[in-house]
Amino acid sequence: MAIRTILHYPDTRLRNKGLPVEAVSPAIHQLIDDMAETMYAAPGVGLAATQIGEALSIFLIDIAGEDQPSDLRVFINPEIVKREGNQSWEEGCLSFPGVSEDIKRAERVTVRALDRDGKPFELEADGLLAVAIQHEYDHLMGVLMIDHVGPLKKRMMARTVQKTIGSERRA
Ligand code: GNR
Ligand code: NI
Repeated sequence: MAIRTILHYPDTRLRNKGLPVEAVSPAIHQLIDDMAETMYAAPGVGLAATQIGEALSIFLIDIAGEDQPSDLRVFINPEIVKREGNQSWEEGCLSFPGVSEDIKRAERVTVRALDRDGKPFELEADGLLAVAIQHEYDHLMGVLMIDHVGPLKKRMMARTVQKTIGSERRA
């Protein structure tokens, strides 16, 4: 396993789409293990393959709290097949260090995907899990948090990332 480098906005590779996984091979399992290690080290509640420069349709989510056992969910070739209602959630993104912003999403989603064993499943989610699924699904479409806000907040977010990365480098 290895911790991989998480790409930061405005890296153009974040705009690549995740291409369908043809077979859940040992190489895919290796990638999933690297993604999990990278996500937990960050730490983050989710990670999409495109965030580490792998243009494949895979994301992981673990919304378990610090005092709860880990609950890793693997989504391969996900499709959001139903969206209902509206909610706003203060989101962060590992590709936008230092940024948190209210983003409007559907309140409830139904997602179909393959699990780590390549087995199809369907999941209905609300709350943070629904938000995270929509956030990660966006990544696989090359869509980022910044695309959901107006021009003023766009500039603020871009500047916050630059400043945060800059101060991390100096530290
Ligand atoms: O760690 C993360 N936290 C988070 C909080 C609210 C809504 C979405 C997220 S996802 C983010 C990790 C990330 O960037 N995934 O792509
Ligand atoms: Ni993100």
